[in-house]
Amino acid sequence: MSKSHKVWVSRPLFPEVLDHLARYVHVQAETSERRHTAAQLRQKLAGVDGAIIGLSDRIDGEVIAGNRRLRAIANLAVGYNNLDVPALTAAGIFATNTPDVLNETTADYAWALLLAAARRVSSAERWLRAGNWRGDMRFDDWLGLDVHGKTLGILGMGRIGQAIARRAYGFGMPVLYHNRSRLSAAIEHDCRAAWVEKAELLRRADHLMLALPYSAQSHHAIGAAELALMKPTAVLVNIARGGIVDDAALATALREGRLAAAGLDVFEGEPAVLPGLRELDNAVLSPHLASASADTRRAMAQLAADNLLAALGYGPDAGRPRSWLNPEAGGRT
Ligand code: 8YV
Repeated sequence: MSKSHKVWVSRPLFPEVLDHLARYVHVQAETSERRHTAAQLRQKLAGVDGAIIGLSDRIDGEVIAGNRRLRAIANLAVGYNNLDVPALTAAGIFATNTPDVLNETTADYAWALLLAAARRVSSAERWLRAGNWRGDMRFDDWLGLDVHGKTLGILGMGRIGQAIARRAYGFGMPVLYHNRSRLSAAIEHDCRAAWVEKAELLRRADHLMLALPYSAQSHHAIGAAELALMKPTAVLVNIARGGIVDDAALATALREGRLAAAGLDVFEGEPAVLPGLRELDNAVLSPHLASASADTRRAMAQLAADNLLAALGYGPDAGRPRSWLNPEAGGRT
């Protein structure tokens, strides 16, 4: 097959996925992880038909202005707040994301953070590694919070929120959720979850997980006022997006004991993490890795590659990528 299309991959990707792409198109792949400025993105995208990009690559109207060649952008994430989809649609450029393949892995990790924060796993490990375990442990040392049997609150009940909810059954936890739109009775039944207003969710949840997408509407959905409604014995888990939580308000609540603990995988302004959060022992922090299992990151990369190829007219889904965010874009011919 003669290769007429050229694609850019903005970060190192699994070699087998690059090989798969290279069967159809010319691939120009970055070999090191780096943040690209708008000017670099403009320049990289100027000479290609499609690109696989990551969350730190912001593709907006300015980046694609005057680009007559680009036909498709495949995001390596389910969240796509780094894409200006209306601008891509107006330019007739396909936009795709990677839903579903990461639901279960991300839900697993949300539970890992809840358990680690409630049972003080990270601080106990830091203490042990520092050589502090010399004599007998006091019987009343390292007391944490129970998870089992408590009421779990979930804010944002999309596919990841539902996967989180289904796991609660094994912990004997009733589930309350809040979502802009209430789920069907069948899904509520499957997840054993009951819809409540947001304020009620904050008041009643013994532990709260955030699984909503980031948008102007969800910016600081959890700020000082919301934290004040939560139980002082609650653990807050954010595996969604930085910016959904007001990190400064959270750090204050954790420091002052108005919230027991937090498990955070995402931060406002990441990779920077507020020093006020970094210094707290009751915050378990990780570098945005909730979807990072070997199988799932491979599946996400493969889906992004398949989406891109389909958008460029290759494979069984030619012209109709599986996770197409803007079918109304129609695509450039
Ligand atoms: C990232 C995520 O894609 O899918 C999302 O929206 O936030 C993650 O799965 C991943 O961390 C790579 O940046």
